[in-house]
Amino acid sequence: MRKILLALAASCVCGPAMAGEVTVDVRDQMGRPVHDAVVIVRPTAGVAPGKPLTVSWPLVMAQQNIAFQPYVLIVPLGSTVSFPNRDKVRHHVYSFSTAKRFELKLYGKDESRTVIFDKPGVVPLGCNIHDSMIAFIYVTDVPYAAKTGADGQAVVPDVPSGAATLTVWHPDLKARTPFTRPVQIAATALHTAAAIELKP
Ligand SMILES: [Cu+2]
Repeated sequence: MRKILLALAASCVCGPAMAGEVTVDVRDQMGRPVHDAVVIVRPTAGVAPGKPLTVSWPLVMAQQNIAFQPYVLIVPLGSTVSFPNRDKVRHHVYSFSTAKRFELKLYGKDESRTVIFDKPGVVPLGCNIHDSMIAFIYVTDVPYAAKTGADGQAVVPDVPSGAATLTVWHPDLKARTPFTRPVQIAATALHTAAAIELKP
């Protein structure tokens, strides 16, 4: 009996701010795990005022070994992102996106620049010098976001309970619009899956 009560106490997140952890397994049309997918859980009731838009990873898009690192970076709306150049060669970073149009003219090793991302959306990046350099910054206005790892899994902590919309976006998504599905968040953990179709 005591054990049951303890278990109940442990699983009860009491009070009005009930929240659950959402784990999403993202797979492609072949059933393979998809890494670098952006998973967003948007509460239908909106985001509580004062809830800070924060993420647990650095807001850094580096240039290293003639590539952007990371390939996909999720940043909260209003973020200042730094673009350090860790290569010996110079890079010229730009985006023609509607979410953020900018250009960081040629700069060299151990130099950095910053850009403020003030509109939600996807910001594809390129380098004027190296055509093979491609990366994506996903600017989110919802603080409940995570990126899938090599196992195709993303874990979004502390999502308020209630109705929500699950969104999954990936650079290679076949459809023009991201995958969305309604989900119900409870005070307990939700483990769900999302199948997306990628370009071959
Ligand atoms: Cu470059």
